Amino acid sequence: MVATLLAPARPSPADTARWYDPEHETLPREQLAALQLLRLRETVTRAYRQVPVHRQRMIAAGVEPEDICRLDDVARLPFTLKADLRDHYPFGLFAQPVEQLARLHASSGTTGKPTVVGYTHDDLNTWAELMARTLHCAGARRGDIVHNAYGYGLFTGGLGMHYGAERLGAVVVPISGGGTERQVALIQDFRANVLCSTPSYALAIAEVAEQQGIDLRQGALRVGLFGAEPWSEAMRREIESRLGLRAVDNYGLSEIMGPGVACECEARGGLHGWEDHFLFEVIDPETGAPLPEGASGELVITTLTKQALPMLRYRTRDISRLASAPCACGRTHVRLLRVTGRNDDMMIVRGVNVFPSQIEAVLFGRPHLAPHYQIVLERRGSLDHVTLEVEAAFGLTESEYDNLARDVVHHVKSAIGITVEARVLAPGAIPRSQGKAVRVRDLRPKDA
Ligand code: DLL
Repeated sequence: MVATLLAPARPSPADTARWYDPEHETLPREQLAALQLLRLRETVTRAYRQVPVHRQRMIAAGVEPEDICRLDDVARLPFTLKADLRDHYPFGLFAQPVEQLARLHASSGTTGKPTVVGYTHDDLNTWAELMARTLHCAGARRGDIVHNAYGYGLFTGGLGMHYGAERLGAVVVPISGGGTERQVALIQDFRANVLCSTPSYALAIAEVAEQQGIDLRQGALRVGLFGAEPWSEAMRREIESRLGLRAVDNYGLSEIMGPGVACECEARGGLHGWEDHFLFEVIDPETGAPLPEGASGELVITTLTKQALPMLRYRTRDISRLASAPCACGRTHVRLLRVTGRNDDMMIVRGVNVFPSQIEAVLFGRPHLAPHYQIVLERRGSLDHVTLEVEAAFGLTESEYDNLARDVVHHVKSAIGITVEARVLAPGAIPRSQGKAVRVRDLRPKDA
């Protein structure tokens, strides 16, 4: 009884407003569409006048800015690919001279040049607003202590969250990634309410806390904003139960802005994509044809307000679905159903299409396994061979590993229909991420 009375109460949010920016977040859909059309026309005109690459492409496709009369006309515009940013490295797609910008970010690709993105002061202001909206949508409030473990630097995660949290009126702890023991100590000592990190790093934090005998569930954490990599519902349950917070999915990409493009609300029926600033489409990745609402395909995004780097029909390679039916939270913006993975990450195992997140969903929560895994792809003869490396939980003897591995093979086969090899490894054998986890080690020959 005494212990219950003395248990530290979770601080109730200082701010009980349902929305951060009600005027825009609850705009009726017809008005939202009218605003989008206005902004689309401005963006297309800006790109046409100020970015030679876009102008040449539009001329080649036989479309002029004046031809954009309805939102559907967006489908007449050519796509922009990640390769275009690389081919016009570093500033070739910018609509403003670089000396007029306020910031550059970049993401390192696995091969070749990084992709560089730029922001004017206005762009940074919009980004901070959208990030504040995103944090509020996830359940963060003014006065909260936000422990921001996204990497600071060229990656958009750290600074994107940082300025959004400040704009919201929260108190930011700009810890960045790494130094996990210190992260645990500061979360506890500062009584952080909100954790921002990749989902895989959140689990690494939980693990280190447990090893140190610290129960973060007894602390002040209330909400976690997790994104920047695909994660499953099983991983959400794992994080929530080990950190004692509500784990919220949020999506974004540097080519479009960074974090702050879409976020889950309390209804958890998908991630609201901020349609006053972005136009979302889903296309068939093979043919490029637009797909009807509700169909699963590649997400394509056009920016509606970006000044420095307007993006026309950017092919994200991410697989999602759109839903525009009313949401219980009152926000009118379209929902992106959880991004299950990237087109590039899809494996075809004997004709079956598989995403790493499907494998994760099978592994997580299984007894005696720890939630750390990697998928190794090899070429054996003419066939792809998949080995799952997954860690055993603490306290098992190695003689039990073989049985566990057989169990994994069986469950993957019955849930996904593919045959894999499984190797159960000792606790700690899989490298921990401080940012985006590496889930797939592709050892297949490069020309495959
Ligand atoms: O990851 C921006 C970000 C930072 C988003 C922090 C959310 C939180 P990039 O490094 O350019 O930007 O990587 C973008 O990461 O195309 C997706 O493939 C993946 N991704 C981002 N968020 C999610 C998510 C940042 N919630 C790429 N679920 C995107 C699944 C995600 N994949």
